[in-house]
Amino acid sequence: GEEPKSLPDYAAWKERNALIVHSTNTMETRRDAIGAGVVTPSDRLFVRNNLPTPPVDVVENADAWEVSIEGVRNPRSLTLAELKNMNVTSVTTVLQCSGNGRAFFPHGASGTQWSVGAAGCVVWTGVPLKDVVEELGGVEDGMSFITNTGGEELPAGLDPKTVIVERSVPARALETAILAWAMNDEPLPLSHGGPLRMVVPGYYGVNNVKYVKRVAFTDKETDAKIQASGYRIRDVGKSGAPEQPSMWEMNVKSWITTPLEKTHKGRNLIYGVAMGGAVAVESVEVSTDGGETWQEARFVGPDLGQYAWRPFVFATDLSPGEVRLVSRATSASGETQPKGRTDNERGYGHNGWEDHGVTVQVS
Ligand code: MSS
Repeated sequence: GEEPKSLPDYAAWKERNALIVHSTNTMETRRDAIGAGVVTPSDRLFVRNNLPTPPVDVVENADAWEVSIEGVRNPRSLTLAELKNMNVTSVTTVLQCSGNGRAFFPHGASGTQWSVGAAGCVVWTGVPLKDVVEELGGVEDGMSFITNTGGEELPAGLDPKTVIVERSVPARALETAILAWAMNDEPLPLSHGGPLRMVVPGYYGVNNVKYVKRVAFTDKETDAKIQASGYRIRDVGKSGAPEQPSMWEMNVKSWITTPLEKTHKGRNLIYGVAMGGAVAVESVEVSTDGGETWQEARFVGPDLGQYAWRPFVFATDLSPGEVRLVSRATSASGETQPKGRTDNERGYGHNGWEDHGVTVQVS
């Protein structure tokens, strides 16, 4: 067997038993550790880094962190202390990696082999980006994107464009984006982007740039590799290119979290989580026969808004033998999870219900 990997120093505070450690830069929440609460406890939340994190003193001196706001009428740098005096709001969002579910692609998509746990539901607190922009005179004319740059130190000897974490999202995201300094009611930890993170509700993880040091309204998307060819949906065997769809708005999705592998015969509560993506989730159905017949499940716990997920439960009687449990969510805009997957080179955006099911032994 393989040696269990230990947590890297910057994430040593995390709950080791709740996580599958793929590498120093990638850890996912175990399917049985997601829990039935709405909010994912911070110490169980997945981590995905493209580069080593900035040094820990940036969160020790959090209020001194500076972010440069560009592409507005009065561009300038603001400290976190200044941002904290502008306004404050909270938003709960699903934070999900574009590659969550990659492990289910049969072509062996390269990248971290995430199952379902490169996702969590997080309460963010910060200032609406809109308020910051208004303070600085509004967005300059003709800017179609918000381009956010991560504050990591770049490895020497490489072309910065090939490694920098810099992502552009459509300017419409200005309506909901926040610059967040707290997560689940605590100062934003370094591992999740402290001191300051761009949160773009309803968008895949990669667009939520950590330790954000520059927020620029731009007329074009950045030509950084992570934007131009990375995180693009294309056929298996094809290279990434700017004309392909970018991993922006998330899709409707759900998965079962309990039971897994084994359970007792008779009455069972089947648990899971369901999300709408960029819109609210409307309903979720469960099947105990691999998708032949479906029944509606019930949401559990408070509705924390359209960008949050909803834990669900379905009570049923199970007879001894093997059962295939699957779930299928429908969003407020009427999208239902498809049965199959859309094969694509890097294994992005998988929301097919069939692959996300679980086979359970009932005895
Ligand atoms: N940011 C930065 N700065 N860096 C990096 O690396 N990553 C991404 C985001 N942001 C990064 C950033 C990704 S990619 C993801 S998912 C996310 O983040 C995660 O988060 P956390 O907190 O969990 O770690 Mo895929 O789509």
